[in-house]
Amino acid sequence: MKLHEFAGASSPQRVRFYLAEKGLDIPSEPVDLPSGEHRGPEFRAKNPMGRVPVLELNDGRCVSETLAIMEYLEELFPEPALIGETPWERAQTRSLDRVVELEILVRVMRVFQNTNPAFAARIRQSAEAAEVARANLTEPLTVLDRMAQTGPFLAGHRVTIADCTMLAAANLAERAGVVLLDGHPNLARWYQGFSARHGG
Ligand SMILES: N[C@@H](CCC(=O)N[C@@H](CS)C(=O)NCC(=O)O)C(=O)O
Repeated sequence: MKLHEFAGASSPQRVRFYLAEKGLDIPSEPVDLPSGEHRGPEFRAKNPMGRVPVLELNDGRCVSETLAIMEYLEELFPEPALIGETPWERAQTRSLDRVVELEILVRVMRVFQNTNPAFAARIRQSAEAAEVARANLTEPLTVLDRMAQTGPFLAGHRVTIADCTMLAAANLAERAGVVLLDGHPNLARWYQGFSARHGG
């Protein structure tokens, strides 16, 4: 297997944090996003949406979408369980991960893409879209901070894919100038612990 990715991009980072937690070593196949390699026919044959990450299996079949990649690997390598040991734990993890991805990460991405000069030639940037996304982060962050009070992980005593998603969001937030942790003491404490686990 190999992972098509671009160093520093947040979605591949989610998978990298996941792989590190699992102790899995999957080689990297760099995709040059700035040059548009991911929009060419060769890469689109692997993922028609032209996005990274893509997990390519040894027989050439490809899995796209970060969550699908993690779920696929979780089925192949169940230990340690990063989604959960029981149906209840798995439901709780999936719920939490969806919140982190859709309420936090996607909004941070929106701010980044609408403000970073590197995207000026790739999308129609909108300062207003960035501002709306930034404003809409306040409520979910407040709720998530409350949910993170037990710790040390977002789901309490279990490390899960939600931690991987949130760390990718927190790293991108820093680059996007989005304040994610200030005023959210439980998330700040979580970040200290989990980023240190991943060499941050
Ligand atoms: N829903 C996809 C999103 C993947 C995604 O947005 N990847 C970004 C890098 S973080 C990408 O490939 N961007 C290239 C582009 O939009 O041109 C997933 O979760 O895998």
